[in-house]
Amino acid sequence: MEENRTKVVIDCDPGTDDCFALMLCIKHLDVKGIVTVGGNTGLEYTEKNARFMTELCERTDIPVYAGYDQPMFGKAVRAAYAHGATGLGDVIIPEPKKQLEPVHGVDFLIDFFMHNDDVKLITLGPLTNVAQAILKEPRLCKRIPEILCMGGSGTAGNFSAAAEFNIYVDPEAAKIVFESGIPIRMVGLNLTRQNNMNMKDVEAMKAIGNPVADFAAAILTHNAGKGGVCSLCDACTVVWYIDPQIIRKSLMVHVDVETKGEFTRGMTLCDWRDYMGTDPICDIAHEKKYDTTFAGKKEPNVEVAMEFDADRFRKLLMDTLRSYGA
Ligand SMILES: [Ca+2]
Repeated sequence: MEENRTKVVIDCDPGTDDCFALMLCIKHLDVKGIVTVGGNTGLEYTEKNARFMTELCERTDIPVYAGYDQPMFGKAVRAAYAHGATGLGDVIIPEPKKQLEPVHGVDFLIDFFMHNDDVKLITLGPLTNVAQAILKEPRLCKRIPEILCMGGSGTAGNFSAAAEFNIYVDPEAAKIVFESGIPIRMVGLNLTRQNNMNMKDVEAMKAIGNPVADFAAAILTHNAGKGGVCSLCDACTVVWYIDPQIIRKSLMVHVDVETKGEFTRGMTLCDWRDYMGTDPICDIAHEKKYDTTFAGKKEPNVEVAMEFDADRFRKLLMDTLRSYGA
């Protein structure tokens, strides 16, 4: 492992797009551990899928932990419509030989970040584990140097008009994390919608001819085969640590997580007031237009990803899949 690779712990709910993110992270980052959470599907599948990914990528040395299955309050919401009941579309995987670590994911997060200074946290699912860890060990707020979060949206949601799935599943957890004071980079749907993988990409993956690329093609078929939008949200997120030029523009703004709204529960309410454009075609200007420093305005707490280089992303992904056969 090259010494200069960014060190990360990944909290995820695989999930097809989580699998793509894991393929990228395992190849390009120094992954210290994978924690799983209930989200796209139940924990019994997300933890199994994560263990499978370490075997597929031949990195069974990376420890995998199971965290919480259920959100802090309310009933779990799943995304079988997008990821299938097992989280991997129609793809059946063998039972992995790789075992779970005998420690709860939340206890791992606490112990790990209390004893390591230079490791960042990537979250690709509901923020339940991270919030529970912060509640159990509040000193984590000063110990986690940064969270790179796939969640929320600077514009419209997906699970509801206002809310993106990861935040919608556990808004209280997201609120705790977003208000923790830990620096946050947020990759929301406003960014990931700039990526759209399709059946041409599936064919290109099939042509590579190694087990990781074959698996990538198989799980991408589930989404791309329906002819819908296939953004691979989690993969779009992790590239910020792998090839930062893919995220061409980001803005520091204040983000609040809505937990109570009649229609907006789970919304990441971004304060764009300083950026409102004068061109009605352009909903949010990408340069500051105004300074609305009036009463009630809060300090920016989140770096929100704005512009995505889809061509550069596609090249990185394909090169990475190819490299697994080398
Ligand atoms: Ca995910």
